[in-house]
Amino acid sequence: MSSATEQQHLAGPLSASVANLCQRLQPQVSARTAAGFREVLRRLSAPLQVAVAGRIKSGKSTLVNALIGRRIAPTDVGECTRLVTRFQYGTVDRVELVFFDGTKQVLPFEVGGMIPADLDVDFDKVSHLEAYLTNAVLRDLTVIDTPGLGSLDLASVKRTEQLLGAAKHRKDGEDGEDGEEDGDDELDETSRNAVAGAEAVLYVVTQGVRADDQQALAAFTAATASREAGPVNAIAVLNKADTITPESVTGSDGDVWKAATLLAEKQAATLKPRVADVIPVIGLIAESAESGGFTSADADALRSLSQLDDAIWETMLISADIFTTWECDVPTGTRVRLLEKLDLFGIRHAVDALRADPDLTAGALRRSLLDASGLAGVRSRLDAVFRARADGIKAAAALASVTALAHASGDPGERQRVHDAIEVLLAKPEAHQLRLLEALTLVTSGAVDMPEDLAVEVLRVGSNADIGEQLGMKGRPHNELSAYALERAGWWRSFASFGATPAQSRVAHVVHRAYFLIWQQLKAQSGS
Ligand SMILES: Nc1nc2c(ncn2[C@@H]2O[C@H](COP(=O)(O)OP(=O)(O)OP(=O)(O)O)[C@@H](O)[C@H]2O)c(=O)[nH]1
Ligand SMILES: [Mg+2]
Repeated sequence: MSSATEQQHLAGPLSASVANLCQRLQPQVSARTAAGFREVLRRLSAPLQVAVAGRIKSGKSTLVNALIGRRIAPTDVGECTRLVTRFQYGTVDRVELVFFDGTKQVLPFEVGGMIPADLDVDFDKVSHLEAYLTNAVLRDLTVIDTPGLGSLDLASVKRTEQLLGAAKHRKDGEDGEDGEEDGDDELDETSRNAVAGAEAVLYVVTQGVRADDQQALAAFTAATASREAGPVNAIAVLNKADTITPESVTGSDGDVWKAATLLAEKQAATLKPRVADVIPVIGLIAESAESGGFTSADADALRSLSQLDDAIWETMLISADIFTTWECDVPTGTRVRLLEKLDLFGIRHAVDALRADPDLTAGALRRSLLDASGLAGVRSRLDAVFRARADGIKAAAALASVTALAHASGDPGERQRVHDAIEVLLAKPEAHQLRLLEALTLVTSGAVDMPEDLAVEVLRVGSNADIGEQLGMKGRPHNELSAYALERAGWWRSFASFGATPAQSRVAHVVHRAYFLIWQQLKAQSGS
């Protein structure tokens, strides 16, 4: 029922062309491959699947709540934090527990609308949770909350891998009403792995990105099945920015947010080219401000605190312990609650705001906290990287699945037919973006070795939607853009012919064509 509205919804022309390819090929391939193609088609018409991944307790669920604008995912402790939860759009709010054998059980929400933290069932039999919510954000993004990577809890890591590497149970969860889904199209393991996996990744890191976080990201990539994560479909956030000690970051001038920004830049260099960006955020404050967690009672308590003597106030802010135990008019319980919702940094921010303007309403205070959380920055990157590119990301993921399915079939004739059809598709100018995404992934994953400056150029051309940004010349006059595009087209063509390895040459041809198409587009614009 829940998926009726999104059933035939494709993200754009690229997805449509891949869907078309699947449909046309279906009668020409084995029943098994055809079943895989049906699954690819089904995924193509569903919203972009974004997995939120990262180390244990990095604040993934808190951030998911902030993004959805509702405190629904259990945070901190409890069994359910060890489960994958898929948040998707539905017409009625509903949470289902999905077992490994495919059976499901509807879970009641807790008072306050959360998913219960603990379950009254045999945990070992549980595959994952499906949450259907009438939430606008989920109309074009399905958000997958995952248990922490790098945790010692091997069972949850295995669960995550199984789920993201296998679509079996999810399929039931999404369109159980689809009658033709039964029997012969039950996918075997190989096909399932070829199709499954999240299409995009939001990677949550905290201050201490360790050297092996690169590795954690790579491990996650492996779990997203046949797909490589790269700057096209992966972004990172530096969460818990409020807990950074600015003194530990040179150049921060004692400012937490400045320190966070500097650290995020440093981490971007470490995680490059796996992710597009590292954006600092304070998930906890974002969650409280965005999900109704921050109440007018909290605002009143903060107002009382803002009237405390300056010296006392500074002393209280030294640590959470002192803050809660210091003798003052605001009850201890209230202070504990404030800490849980805002932590010391948020509390200080709110009190500063109230001191600057004692007439600040609870609503205005909430907005000020939201601003301080940096959530808007994450939202706009999500829009720019995921939402705007959903068509390309989904189409590229689908093509990778189609290729993997053909490979898994073991029939050379079938493999050739699929291969030929893909080549025909990619040769069309309107599908060139897919070829470019593929080339970009080859370069950023290191599969094709490129000199640093050329790799940067491929990244720029391949991962931007705007022509000015693609050329690295945003805001420049039209004729300059046009001349530059033509010059680079020529350069990449000669690089393709001379002075390149065969693998580099293939990439160079694609980049040449990209510049040429940009030039054509610019010419058409100036002509009209
Ligand atoms: N100070 C601070 N605490 C945060 C922030 N984000 C999350 N937390 C706290 O960190 C703890 C863990 O948060 P979760 O959202 O459960 O983290 P998680 O990554 O989902 O944890 P697992 O699913 O168990 O791996 C909770 O106590 C949160 O309140 C933040 O931005 N600042
Ligand atoms: Mg969690």
